[in-house]
Amino acid sequence: MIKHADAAPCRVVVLLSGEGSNLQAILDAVETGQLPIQVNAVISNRPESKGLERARRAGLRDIALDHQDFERREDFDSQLKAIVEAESPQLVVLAGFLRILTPVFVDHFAGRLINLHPSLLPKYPGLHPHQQALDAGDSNHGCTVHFVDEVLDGGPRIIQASVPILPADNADTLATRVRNQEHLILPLAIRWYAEGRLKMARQQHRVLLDGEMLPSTGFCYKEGGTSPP
Ligand code: NHR
Ligand code: GAR
Repeated sequence: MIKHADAAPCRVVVLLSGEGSNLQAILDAVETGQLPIQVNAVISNRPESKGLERARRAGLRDIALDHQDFERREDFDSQLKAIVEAESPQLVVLAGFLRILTPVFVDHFAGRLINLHPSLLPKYPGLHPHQQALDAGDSNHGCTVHFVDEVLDGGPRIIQASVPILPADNADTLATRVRNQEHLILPLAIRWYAEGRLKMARQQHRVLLDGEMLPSTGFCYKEGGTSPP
């Protein structure tokens, strides 16, 4: 179902750990009227993250919850869950969030929690995917937005974008090329969700877009190709 333009904007909470360039891409899309959402809060597990500064500058609520203040992962996660839940979000977005989340958090937000991962999943889950793609001699690489479940980077995939790996690439040049695509596919996936068009079909481990089951890779995004739905 497509929501009408006058419907209340979708309430979104963004979790990050670092730079926040993906947060910026989301905020820019909101600013230019391409994304019918409101970002209610930005939360980082690293108090010094640049992403929190960006949130503050944009006039958003910024919250630091340092994982180092907690002895157990589950304690951090239940505190994080309480802080996020206080914002009554319809969608929670992991945009460069670097802490593995336990079921305490993930189960609570199942179906309304998405992550952006810099690889063509199921290849290279976890950390340092760019170096892994280079070491494997792959000819292409990319990024994926997926629903989060208890399997790290293993939840149902929503959308992927692919980039070439060039002979002179190192992990930094490759990461930059991938990041440009991240800035396109993350706002697009959020828009689909906000428009009520995206659902996680948990049983089938798949994603429905407009009621149609996407392939296991998710929607294949092509910049400059036919414009996505
Ligand atoms: N949690 C669950 N349950 N499922 C997923 O799919 C998740 C998740 C939490 C984060 C992002 C993920 C990525 O896209 C993400 C997906 C952190 C690590 C990690 O090893 C791995 C994958 C991702 C995020 N983190 C270390 C840890 O001990 C800390 C590393 C650091 O601080 O630099 O948590 O890649
Ligand atoms: C992005 O490249 C994102 O894919 C990656 O961190 C970067 C964050 O950039 N995420 C992970 O590696 C998750 N493990 P940003 O802070 O500028 O948005």
